[in-house]
Amino acid sequence: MTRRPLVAGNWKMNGSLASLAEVAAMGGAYDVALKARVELIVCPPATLVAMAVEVATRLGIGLGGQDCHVDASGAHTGDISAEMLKDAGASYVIVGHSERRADHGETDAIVQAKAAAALRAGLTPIVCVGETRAEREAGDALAVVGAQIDGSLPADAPDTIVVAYEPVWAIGTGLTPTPADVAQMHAFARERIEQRLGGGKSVNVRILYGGSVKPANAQELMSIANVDGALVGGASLTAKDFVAIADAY
Ligand code: G2H
Repeated sequence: MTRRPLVAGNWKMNGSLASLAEVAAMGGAYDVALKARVELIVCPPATLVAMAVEVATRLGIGLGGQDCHVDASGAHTGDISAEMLKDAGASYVIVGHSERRADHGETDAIVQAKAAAALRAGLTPIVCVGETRAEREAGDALAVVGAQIDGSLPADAPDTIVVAYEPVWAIGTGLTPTPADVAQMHAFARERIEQRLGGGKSVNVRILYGGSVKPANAQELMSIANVDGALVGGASLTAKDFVAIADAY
C-alpha cells in the first residue's frame, strides 16, 4: 500500500492575481519535511491556473482545475477542456463537486464522462461524492454514496484516480460528521471502489475527506483509517490555515 496523503485546496469562485501571493506563502511554509509526508495541490479558478504554474512548480505545489468539459475542444462557449487545463500546467481536476452537481445538473453519467476525459488528457481526476442531509437522516448515506461511486468512476480507471467524500451538509457549514461516521463511510467507499475497479486497485486509491476541514479539526479527521487526505475549501484560501491542515498529517 503506497497512499501518499494528498491535501487539495479548492478555491471555488474565489481569487485574483493578487491571490498568487498566497500560493507563494504556501510554498514558503511547505518545507522539506512536510513535502516528504504530504502532497499539496491548489485548484484555483481556471483564470489563475496558468498564472500560478511558475510559482507553484518552483515550490513543489501541484495545480488542479475545478471542472472540465467531456470533450477535448469544440463549440462549447464558456467551457474548459481537460486538455486546456493540462496545457496550462494542471495535473489534477476536480469533477462532480456537489456544487457542480447542484448548480449545473451534473449527473453521475456526466461526472463519469468528465473523469474519463481527464484521464485521456493525462490529468488525475478527483471525483467527488457525498450525501445530502436529508439522505443521511433517512439512513441512505451509504446507498447514495455507493451509487455515486458506481456511476461516477470510469470502470477502467487506474488506481491513481482520487475520490473525495464530501457530505453536502458539511460543505461550508462548519459541521462535520462524527469520526465514526467518516470511518464507516471511507471503509465502505474503498470496498465499493474495489467492486467498481477490481484488480485490487482500491488499495492504492486515495480517498479524501472534504467539508469544513480546518486546522482545528484536521488532526482528528486525518487520523481516521482510510482518510488519505483532505479536499479543503474556505480554509485553503489562506496559506497559514492550508499548510496547518497539511501539517496535521
Ligand atoms: C467542500 C470543501 C471543498 P469547505 O466543498 O471542496 O469546501 O471546506 O469550504 O467546506
